[in-house]
Amino acid sequence: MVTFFRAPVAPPVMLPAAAASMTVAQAIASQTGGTGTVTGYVVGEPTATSTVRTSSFTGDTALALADSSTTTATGSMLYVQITSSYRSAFGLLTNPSLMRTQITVTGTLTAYFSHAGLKSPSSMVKGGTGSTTSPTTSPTTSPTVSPTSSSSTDTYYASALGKSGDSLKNALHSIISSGVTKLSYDGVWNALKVTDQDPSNSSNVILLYSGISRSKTLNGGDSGDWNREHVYAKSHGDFGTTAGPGTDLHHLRPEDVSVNALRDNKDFDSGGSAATGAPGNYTDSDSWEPRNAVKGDVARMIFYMAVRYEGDDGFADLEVNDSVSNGSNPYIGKLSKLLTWSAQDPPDSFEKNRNEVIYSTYQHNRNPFIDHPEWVSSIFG
Ligand SMILES: [Ca+2]
Ligand SMILES: [Ca+2]
Repeated sequence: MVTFFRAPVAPPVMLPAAAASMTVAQAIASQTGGTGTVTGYVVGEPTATSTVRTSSFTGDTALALADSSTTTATGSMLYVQITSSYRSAFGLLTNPSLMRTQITVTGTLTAYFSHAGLKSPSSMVKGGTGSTTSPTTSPTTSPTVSPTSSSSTDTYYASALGKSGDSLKNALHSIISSGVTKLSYDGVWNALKVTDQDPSNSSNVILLYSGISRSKTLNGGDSGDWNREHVYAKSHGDFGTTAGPGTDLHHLRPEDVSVNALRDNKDFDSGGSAATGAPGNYTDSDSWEPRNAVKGDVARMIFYMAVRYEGDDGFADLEVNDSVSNGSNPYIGKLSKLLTWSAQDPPDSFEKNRNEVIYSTYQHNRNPFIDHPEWVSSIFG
């Protein structure tokens, strides 16, 4: 015979008004991808891994927190992503008086700007909220600002949501062509050192096709250097390197000088012989097959270019087709392969991070196919 014991009914427990906050130092030590609540002082606006502005703010998309209001060492800071619904209340461009004040943020403890960070906030509140707060105390802090949508990019894509096909493509073209900052070709060097930084070695960048981690300082044109690979070959539409498609970070990647020369302006397709200096890549007389880990990245870069450039800005209307003999025409192939590759290699953290950095720091536009991979088949399938 089995006897069941019923646990005694517990008395009602008074839960604290908010979860205990961690310090910035604790948050820096807890970059696990879990959710955390952090209280700290606003000490500036991060614009790159080791650059935090303390005045003349440039935007409302990021802030830096520290345990002391006078901290200047970026290593003691937590970089906080400010998603659209919080920008009017917490962005430093709009609210410079937030400097040196205390705020409390809840979100995902994970790298931002390739630096200890907190992303996708679910709560941002002015002031501290310690575990000692009594439930009976009237709140004295400002009310919590709640996100207005389930995804942090829903506001950015608002006019595209719910659309498909050409209508979706047109809406996305407008969105990703609005408010864009165009880089100079020279400015691309330093940007790539941030967007393509090796997550495990901040002195290096990862080369797209070869996958090699190489010193940021080896940018140049000599053997053993890395240079600026145009994934959408710049001869296809002859857009060159003036500010525009030729300097668009969304398809520019660091690559070894000789591997870049070997890829040349070939269209993308499967097959060929092993590419020298780039294990896992294959090439023949008219095509290039990237290694598996970046097949989807390549496809999404091409799809971005086809939507971003529609012939309305002095450059050719770039498009994707199913050919591998496009020459200097403003087309690149091979569409059927790119569709397969984008499905088999979905967006990863490196790709998502560089999209975020390009958006928040450099161009202020996004690659929709990294945020919404399902839009690939809606437009190109
Ligand atoms: Ca990938
Ligand atoms: Ca186009």
